[in-house]
Amino acid sequence: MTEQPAPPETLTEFESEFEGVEVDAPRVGIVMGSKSDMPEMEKAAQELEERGIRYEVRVMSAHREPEIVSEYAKNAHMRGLRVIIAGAGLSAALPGVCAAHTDLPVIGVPLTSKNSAAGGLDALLATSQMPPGVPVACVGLNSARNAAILAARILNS
Ligand code: RP5
Repeated sequence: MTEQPAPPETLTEFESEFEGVEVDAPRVGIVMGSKSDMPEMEKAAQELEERGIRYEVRVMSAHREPEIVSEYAKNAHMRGLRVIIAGAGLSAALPGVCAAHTDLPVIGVPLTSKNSAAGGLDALLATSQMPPGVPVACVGLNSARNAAILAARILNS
């Protein structure tokens, strides 16, 4: 059987999905729970910069600003983002809350902070132990650069 061309409605769906997305829109959203996370998370930005991948950086806390986080995650795909990198410390809810509100791949970066329990084990478990159906790809503690490399691989796959 010869392969049929895609039906017109598929093309229309494709076009409508990308309608309104600016050609230079960021592809990766880097978010973090606090400004205090910036020294580690800017390593992800630097890696994407060196690879020529467009990104944006936002500070938003899943606990302190839950509405902002949910709106960001809900709109991310429509805005042209293709991967979210989310870093947080302590009871690190940000990656999971992002994953709960988007179908984009979310890469979580557990971070140490001054009040970490067991050197960051709190954030590592909070980021990695997601319930079935809501995945977060968890990189190692303070491994923002690895998150960026993984994001680049997802974009190239
Ligand atoms: C988390 O609490 C943040 O991601 C940060 O790692 C940690 C401490 O936040 P600050 O008290 O420095 O704002 O939500």
